[in-house]
Amino acid sequence: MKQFPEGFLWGGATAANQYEGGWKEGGKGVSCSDVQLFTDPKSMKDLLNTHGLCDISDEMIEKALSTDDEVYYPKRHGIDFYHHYKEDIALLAGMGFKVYRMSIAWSRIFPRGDELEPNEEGLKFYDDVFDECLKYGMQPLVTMSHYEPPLAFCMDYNGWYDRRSIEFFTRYVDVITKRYKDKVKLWLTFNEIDSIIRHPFMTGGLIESRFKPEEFEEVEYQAMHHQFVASALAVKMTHENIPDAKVGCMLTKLTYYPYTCKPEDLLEQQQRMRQIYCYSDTQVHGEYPKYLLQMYKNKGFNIKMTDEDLEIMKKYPVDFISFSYYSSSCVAADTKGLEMSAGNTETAIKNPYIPSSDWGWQIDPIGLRISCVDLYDRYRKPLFIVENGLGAKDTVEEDGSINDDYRIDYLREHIRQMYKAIEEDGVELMGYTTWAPIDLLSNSTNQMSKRYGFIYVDVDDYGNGTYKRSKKKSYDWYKEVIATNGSSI
Ligand code: BGP
Repeated sequence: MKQFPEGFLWGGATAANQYEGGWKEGGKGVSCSDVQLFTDPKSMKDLLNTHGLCDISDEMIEKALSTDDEVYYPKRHGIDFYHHYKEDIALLAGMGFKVYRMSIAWSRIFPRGDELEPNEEGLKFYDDVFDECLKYGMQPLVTMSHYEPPLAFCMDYNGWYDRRSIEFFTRYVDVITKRYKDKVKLWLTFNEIDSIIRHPFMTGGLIESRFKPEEFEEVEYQAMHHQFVASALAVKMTHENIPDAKVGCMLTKLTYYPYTCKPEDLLEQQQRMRQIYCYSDTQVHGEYPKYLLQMYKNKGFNIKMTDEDLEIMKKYPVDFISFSYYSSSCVAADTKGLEMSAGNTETAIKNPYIPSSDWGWQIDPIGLRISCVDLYDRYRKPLFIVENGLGAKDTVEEDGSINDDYRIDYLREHIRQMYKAIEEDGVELMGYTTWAPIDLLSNSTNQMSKRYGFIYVDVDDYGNGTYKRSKKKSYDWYKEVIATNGSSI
């Protein structure tokens, strides 16, 4: 393979809520991710049942917060990047990373979300982290919000449902973009902004039990509207505070295939793709697509939006489009009798032509090329793949080595397709950051055993272990990919 374009940004991606740890340190407030297990009735029902904690109530959250039963808070440990950041950044830089995607924990800067003054200790922590990255010539790419609204903001204001969320969030954005103006030039506003629908609590700070069940979907879209406005204002502020910065949106990109060539299946696929594109359409074109407004109308939603909101959204679209891509899925108008497979967003029909990961996510490198082409043709703006990787169980051999050839295979094939998207299809791609270069907690399972890294971290699903870091086989492989700007593949 020939080299990637000059200046292509190779690197890796992480998020504070899954790796930082230090949740009680440095003045940090508790975030929704810190208590996720006690407030997500769907995924944690079994666990809660075991402990007779089935009904999620405010008292329950308080109880969860006042106990020190750390077993149920694996996210709070992360991989303790908070205390290991120098070592971790040195390891990442050792692979020759050009860029390092990470997030700032909002609750480290504004512990409750609604304060007027930021927490200096939190700001200082990220100053140190960015300095460390820059020392190695590794440029930070920073997500402003990755699954962790402050818990108090959720409890006292109903999170993003409350319009004041826009004010609180933009205050935070103003503070961080002013503070880090010389250190961070690449920003993303909301990680997977679409995820508020899938994870209303973790992403939107919405507690389902506080709303009428029949109204909850409308509540989610109202909260999403506030995020869209806040995102547009974040673009505005970032440009004002850092004139040479670029700001992107971030969406969960799936490739959907119609299960058969029945027109009904193709129609289903088209509808499903619209559910993905409605978010990027809004953030890139700066206005709600007609089909989304039609959906609101058909469902009888009354999403409150002012003329000024719409003006702001129109005036401040994003500069580039970033996305995560892990797998593809099949869809059909009628799924009866079809074999289903787990996915990163939902259960979908199993595609007989492609393999699946240990967690049932279907592995489809060509789907990445298709995604790149679709997005580029639709928007004609630069793309950035900010998450792609294989969650797998790793085995540590007696001599300490970890031979993760499966991970190398996955990444190699995806990188090949990415190259074709650039070279053959003319897609403008700024860079590629794998999820995640160092093992961290899986978001969907809260387990450490679903590992993505080139660097192994000795921690189990309950936060026990030495937290020692060691290089896997894929470490040197990726290092070579970067050193040769992709031509080693
Ligand atoms: C994306 C999230 C990440 C990350 C990734 C892998 O949707 O942005 O935070 O977790 O998925 O998913 P998981 O951790 O569930 O394997």
